Amino acid sequence: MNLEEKVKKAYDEAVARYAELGVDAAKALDTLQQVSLSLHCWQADDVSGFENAAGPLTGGIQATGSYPGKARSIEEVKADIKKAASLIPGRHRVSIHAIYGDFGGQKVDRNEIEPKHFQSWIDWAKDNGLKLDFNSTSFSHPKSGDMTLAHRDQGIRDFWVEHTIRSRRVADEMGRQLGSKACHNLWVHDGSKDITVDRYLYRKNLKESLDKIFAVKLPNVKDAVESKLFGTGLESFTVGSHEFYMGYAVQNGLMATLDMGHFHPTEETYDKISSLLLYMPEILLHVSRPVRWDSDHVVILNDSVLQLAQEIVRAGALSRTNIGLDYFDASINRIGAYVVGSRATQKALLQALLEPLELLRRYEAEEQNFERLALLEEAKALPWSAVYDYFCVKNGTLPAEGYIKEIQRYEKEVLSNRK
Ligand code: RNT
Ligand code: ZN
Repeated sequence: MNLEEKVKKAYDEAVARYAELGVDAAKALDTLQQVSLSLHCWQADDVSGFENAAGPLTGGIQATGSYPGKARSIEEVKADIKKAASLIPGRHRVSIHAIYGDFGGQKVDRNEIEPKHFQSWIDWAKDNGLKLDFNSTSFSHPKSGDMTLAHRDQGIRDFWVEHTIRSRRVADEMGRQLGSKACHNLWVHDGSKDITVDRYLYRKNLKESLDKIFAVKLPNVKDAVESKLFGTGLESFTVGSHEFYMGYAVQNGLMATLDMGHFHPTEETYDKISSLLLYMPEILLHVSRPVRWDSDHVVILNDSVLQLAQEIVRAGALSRTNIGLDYFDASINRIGAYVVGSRATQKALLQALLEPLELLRRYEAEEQNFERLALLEEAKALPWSAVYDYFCVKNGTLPAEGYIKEIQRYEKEVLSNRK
């Protein structure tokens, strides 16, 4: 039996086993096929970007490690993402930060970016059957000390308001040309290292800046605002806290972005979904893996990711949830990081889609709580991985650990030449 036949045989057995629990595994796969992940361009180069005279990464975020092979140009980022995408079953999106514009060696300041600087990304996406999302970039810039949109100085605030309005226009153009609304994510690091006595003032400033930024509705954009608990060097105060953006998003019909690293370490992101979706049209996720802090480790199939996926599926919220990845590990092969994190997210979604939900719900409704707990336990060991392997084969990608060799080959042939 060749590999494909083996995978098919295991899949057929899995389908039969799931059917015993009233689960249609083929239908679960059809649903998974419709779910696009948004691959974050910044894993390819440790959030450096390609501005002329780019400085160090600031804004309280950090990419640690110095594994060789980091992408040094837009072309290399594109090649790396294409390679990664070929090892991730399904059709996906790519999320671009404003510092990844194609500036042709010119100095284009943040308040000067235009859709034309991202046209080559749009063309590339078109050629490769990808859709795009966008992010304004307020970190790593001489005008972004501890504050940007919330700064005391009107001039600094105006600069970042202009940048963010322009970023939304870029997103709109991406959405228009690619025929799929682009998510625009707004995250600013604004905060302070130590005790702050004027919190109200900074939050009022941020709110006023946002009002200017969102004054114009753009037809091809889905706007999201991302909160955070703290940043490195900005530990005592974050202007854009969860309450701040939740209020703003609800009041203005925007999406909240839930980054899994942006809450207290024992606070689980999944439990926020059913509350937020009662008050806002859609949400954006930043799937990540915080290890002791907002460390942005590569996503793995852990309880947090599984619970997140289960909650989305149980709430019937797949069509209202935009799933972006957000991590940047510079200590391992960066293409491998994309593939591991993306596949882990898909595996979580698939497990959630294969859950014997009808039976679980019946137990719950009838207060059969032992039965509910037991079935949840048993469901963990159901043959979902056979279904995922089949999903890979069906999509023309390598099942199971087969991609390791492929990434090793890419490292040898392509990455090792980047000195
Ligand atoms: C930072 C936020 C933000 C960034 C990216 C690069 O804590 O998570 O989403 O990671 O915009
Ligand atoms: Zn994030």
